[in-house]
Amino acid sequence: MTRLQPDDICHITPSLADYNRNLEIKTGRSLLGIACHACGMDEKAFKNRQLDKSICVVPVTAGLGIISRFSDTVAAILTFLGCRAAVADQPDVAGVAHAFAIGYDALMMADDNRFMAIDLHARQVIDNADATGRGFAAALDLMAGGIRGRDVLVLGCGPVGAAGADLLASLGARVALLDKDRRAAEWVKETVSGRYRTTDITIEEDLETALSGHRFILEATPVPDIITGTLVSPDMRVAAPGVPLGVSAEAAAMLGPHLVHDTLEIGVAVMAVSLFCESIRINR
Ligand code: 2YC
Repeated sequence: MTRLQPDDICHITPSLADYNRNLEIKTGRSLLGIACHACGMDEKAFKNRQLDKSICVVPVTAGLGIISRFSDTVAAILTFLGCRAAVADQPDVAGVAHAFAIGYDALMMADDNRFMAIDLHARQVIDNADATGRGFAAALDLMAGGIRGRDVLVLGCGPVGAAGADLLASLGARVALLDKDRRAAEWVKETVSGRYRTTDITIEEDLETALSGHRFILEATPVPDIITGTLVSPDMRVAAPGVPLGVSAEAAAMLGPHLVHDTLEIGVAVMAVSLFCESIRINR
């Protein structure tokens, strides 16, 4: 998992409204709409319920410590979505205790290994890697105008790529997997094939061959610039949760509105909607 740097996130808060419009142009849906799509949640139902939950973002000093602006940026994304969110005034255990004492409905916190949302009522735990994979897969489905029956290439079979492959298969896509570690691809193929009883999951061996044969790409590797200009075709659609961006500047310029990438926004939005999904399911 790539550790974000302050430069990766310092632009996010002041750009949220612009980014939201950018997503609407690229996918037809807003940041909230993409997150609802990833969760199979009706956006109106979410909007009717979202204000009845409060989320506390707790900074964590463990390991390599606090990333400047990280907690503030997470809270800003949640607030932009219409949630009641705030950063705890103390980190670590004191911050968790504060959130419980004040009566927050949910926590969000990240150490060097995991970034989690915890629903303090439903005792539900949501992992950012899983949420991010689902969110970008949902964005790809929207960019494709419906991914059912289409061939999709998932680059990177770690937790993000695995979650994306799972959602894409659930939407009826024919998923090809590629990872430098073939065992990772095989594990995702076995898991997803078993869950959806599909034989449409395949494993690719070579990046250039795989890219030349696919229009729809989920780039979920931590490797920068693996998709270069020579590998991009005009009809490609790329959703790229990988950090750093796995698409070169030249390829990104060629893709233009057919590339979705960010370092926090979509993953945090899916975490927030997932928190509410559970409460709405419970309250049905
Ligand atoms: O500021 C803090 O509370 C730090 N403990 C946050 C550390 C986040 C480390 N993880 C990352 O940089 C990202 C995650 C947002 C998702 C993958 N890597």
